[in-house]
Amino acid sequence: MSMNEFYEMAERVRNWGRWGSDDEIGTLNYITPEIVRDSARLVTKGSVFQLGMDFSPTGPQGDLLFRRNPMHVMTIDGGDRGAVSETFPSWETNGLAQEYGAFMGSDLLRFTDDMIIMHTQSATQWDALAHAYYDDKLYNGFSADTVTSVGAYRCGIDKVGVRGITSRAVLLDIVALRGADTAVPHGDPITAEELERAANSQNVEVREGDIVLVHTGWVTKFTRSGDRSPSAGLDWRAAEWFHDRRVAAVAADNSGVEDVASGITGNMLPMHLLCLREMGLSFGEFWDLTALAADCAEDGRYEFQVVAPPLRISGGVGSPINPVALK
Ligand code: UVW
Repeated sequence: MSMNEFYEMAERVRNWGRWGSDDEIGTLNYITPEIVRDSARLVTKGSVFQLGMDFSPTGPQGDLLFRRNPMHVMTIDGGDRGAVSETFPSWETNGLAQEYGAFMGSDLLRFTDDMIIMHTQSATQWDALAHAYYDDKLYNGFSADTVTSVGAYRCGIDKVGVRGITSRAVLLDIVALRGADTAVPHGDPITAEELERAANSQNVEVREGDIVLVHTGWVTKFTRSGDRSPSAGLDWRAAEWFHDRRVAAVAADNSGVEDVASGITGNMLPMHLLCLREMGLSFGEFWDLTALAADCAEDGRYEFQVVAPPLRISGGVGSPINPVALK
């Protein structure tokens, strides 16, 4: 597999300038008010599917040094009353825990508070367009220097926020297509031809402005057994299939949408580069599609509305989310 094939596709799918030289949201521009309105009309049963995983210390992250599972810390809890006033009463008066003492004194109010220390991409997430780049250029030709230690000045997740994100969505069930048990085994990347076959066999059309959800079964496997080994992801060349259909965003139930083995030496995640940098198409990762896929198989309807707003993290290059699908 040569790098030339990658560069040739990069030329074909590049959307730079398509929505103006200042554009920072890329293919989300395909989502028009009409598409949002029509997607709401797909909600007929009143069924709601939560597509977010738990944000937990036992989440999907493995050994990566730059990305860990979240740490959850209580800053005031039910035990503090006892600790401050009974176990260590001097703290209340010597100043060490005066604030806690004031809160936990004779007032009727008791309360709890907490914080999380987490990577924005530790579990269910959106990648911002500023998340992946090469040759010092982001989507739309913005300099990679615009992403600094204080955040992404260009193409950050805060820019994505203006679109909702909500649209019509379709689920392409590769687990069902391949007849896999829980997850599609690793070693055989999911091709554009299979996406097409899944859509045809499910009798659903992928349209302009869609959010495409690809069911590989990874999250189901992980949730059931704790197994973090990869399942099959998308073949990087499927980027052009999304480009040709003018898809707004792609999300999958695995760590990176595309397969962890790209087959191109020296180009680890080519689909990230083609989609985020060339097309301006965001990836959703670690979406839990278990219950939604089961429901689609049951009622035979693979189109629905998805509502998946990112947090407004100024300059963030990703955002944790808890998307919902509505049928
Ligand atoms: C990288 O790990 C670079 O990207 P992602 O988490 O989007 O797969």
